[in-house]
Amino acid sequence: MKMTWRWYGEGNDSITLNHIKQIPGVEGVVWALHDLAAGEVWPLNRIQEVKKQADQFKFNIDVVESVNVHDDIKIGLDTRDQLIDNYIETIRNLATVGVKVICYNFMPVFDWTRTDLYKPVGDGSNALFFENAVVSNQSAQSMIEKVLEGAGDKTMPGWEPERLKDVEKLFEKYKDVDDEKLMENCKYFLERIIPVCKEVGISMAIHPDDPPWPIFGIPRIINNAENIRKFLKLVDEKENGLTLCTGSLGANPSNDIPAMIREFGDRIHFAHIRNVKTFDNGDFIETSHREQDGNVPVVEVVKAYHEIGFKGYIRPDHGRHLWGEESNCRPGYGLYDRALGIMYILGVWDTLEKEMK
Ligand code: DNO
Repeated sequence: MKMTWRWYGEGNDSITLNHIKQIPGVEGVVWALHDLAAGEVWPLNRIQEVKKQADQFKFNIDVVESVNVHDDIKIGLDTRDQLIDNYIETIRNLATVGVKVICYNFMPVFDWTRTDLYKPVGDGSNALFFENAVVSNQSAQSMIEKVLEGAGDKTMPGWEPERLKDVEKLFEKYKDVDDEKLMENCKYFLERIIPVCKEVGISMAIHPDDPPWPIFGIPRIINNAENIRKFLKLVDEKENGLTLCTGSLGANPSNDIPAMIREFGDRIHFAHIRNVKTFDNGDFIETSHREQDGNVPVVEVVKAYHEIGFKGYIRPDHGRHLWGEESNCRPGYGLYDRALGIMYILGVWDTLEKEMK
């Protein structure tokens, strides 16, 4: 297992490489060129610049999160071929600096969805929260406005104001895309890119849908074991793999995540570990990584990774905002709770390692 930390880049993250270096066990930064829109080719010189910055702190840059997939590819429009060509060029450029894993998602319109970015947890901290009633009783436009207002001047991947400003039109473009069509369009995309990935030594790692059920009528294809099985068969190659996110899948209590880790084993290239507390009405709040604080069996999750001899990359996913840091950090991506999460994960991992000796 290789521990990593998601870093939004120099000048774009209140957390610096110097801060990250002080967290025990972190070997690499998970990065992206966040200012580039989906569909643009990532220029080689920009990629090399990040490599140089990370090298100074002896961090690897093996994992990129995300190279976003343009909506036209998800919808299956004629424009997709050129956009896939661009995606391939980006894959090739990333391979030149040794990137090994690309995390991406195939969620229509939104990336992760929450209704409140700063919900009090009850201990003085606050965290990302999803309230079902808000999504059912509100238009997507007004939810977007509320979330973007909460984020203030902090950008959030998947929540690009430009792309979402006319969200109704975007929904309209997706109107004939159901689960089956989305799966087909995903297959089309994978059939073009996976051979290139094989050639250059990169694995694709799709991120699960978050939340793992349809919202605003949007289809969902990466939300439970059955659908993940179907997805892996679309192109049955190791390079067509997963980012297994315990927080996204864990919002549905019927997902048995340790069982998924054992089943999908070598197709998991990247592990996102976080905890969520779910409520009977389907609402959920993000909590600390400690198993007792939520519904995700985090200790069992780490044990399952240990048991399968996981050699891939891990990162703590979102954290609560602690000690007032929300005024400064990107929602869900503060310093403190994610650092605490790393220590929790490593505590379990190191114990398991010792027990083996
Ligand atoms: C949430 C993240 C996701 C992930 C994308 C990958 O914070 O785990 O936004 O980066 O879905 O494309």
